[in-house]
Amino acid sequence: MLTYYSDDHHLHHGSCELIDGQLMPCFEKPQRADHILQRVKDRQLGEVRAPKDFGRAPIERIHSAAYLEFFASAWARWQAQNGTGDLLPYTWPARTLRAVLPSSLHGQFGYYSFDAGAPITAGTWQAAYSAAQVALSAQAHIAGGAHSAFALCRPPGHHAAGELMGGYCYLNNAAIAAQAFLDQGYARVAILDVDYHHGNGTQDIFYARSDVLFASIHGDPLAEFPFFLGYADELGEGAGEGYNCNYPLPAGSTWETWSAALEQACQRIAGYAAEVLVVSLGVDTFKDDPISQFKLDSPDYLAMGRRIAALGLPTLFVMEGGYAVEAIGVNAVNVLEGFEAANL
Ligand code: Q9C
Ligand code: ZN
Repeated sequence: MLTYYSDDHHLHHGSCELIDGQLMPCFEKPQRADHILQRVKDRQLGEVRAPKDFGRAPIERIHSAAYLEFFASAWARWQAQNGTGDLLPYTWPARTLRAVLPSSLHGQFGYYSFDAGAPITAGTWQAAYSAAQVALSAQAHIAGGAHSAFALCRPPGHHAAGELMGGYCYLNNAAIAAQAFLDQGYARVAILDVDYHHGNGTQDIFYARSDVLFASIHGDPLAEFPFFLGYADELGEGAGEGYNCNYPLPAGSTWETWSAALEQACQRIAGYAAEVLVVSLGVDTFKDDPISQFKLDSPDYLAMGRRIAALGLPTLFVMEGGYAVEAIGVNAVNVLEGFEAANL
């Protein structure tokens, strides 16, 4: 399997995030992608290619031009007002407030975000832009006839909606790739989100549409980030009704519980007659993940890849979360190796 990867992810390195009332070093850090790349090489998964540049147009199919302009120019504006440190939002248009777009930089950041988990640093735009190009390059490889590809994206994307960043995510790489398939003539795309956290951004983007089926297995949002989306009764709306399925699971879930949800999600995808599958590949379901509560073990990721392969679909793997950095390479590449072994 080919891997697409850009060194530009190193340009994004936030300094801290708020965890349990304490400022901690960011869990979403460059070493994550470095470990995965090293494992791809160690296991000789296949060639590693740099992305092509498809420009802003395919990103604008998912994110508004105004949102992208804010994101691309925020750091320069912050520097122009002598800002020091990462740019972080601190006020949001929550219930009873009004969703106006202020002129102030911090006001606009509140408008375009849903939490303080997505800091903007000097290189964040370039890193996120390149991650989207990594996803688009892997998408093009599959549209060109390949059965699979791995987009080693960082920063991740599945929490980002059309005009919202948050949860370490800025541009929704999986959604951008899914839309590219549709724009190139595919009629039905399935997105399977196996990250520990609900893919609220991806769900929101496709919620009223039937051309993308979104299925997500994740920590029950009653107890887990992102809290305000990801419940089992969210089935889609309008033309999208019936094309959204959430499988929230309790803390402590092991492979036995998790794989039963995977089975249901896969049967749903098979029934949809998808032409291509995009997997939002988070491995923060691992037992030693520092911010998550599931109990999957490294060999379970091989079985995950095998079950996904049994769908028999061209499959684009897009990297999302996973914060146990020592194990993240083994676990992510295990999914890809399990997928490939099943296809031999
Ligand atoms: N800053 C992904 O796995 N945790 N995002 C909130 C307070 C946010 C995870 C802690 C977790 C986001 C892509
Ligand atoms: Zn996650």
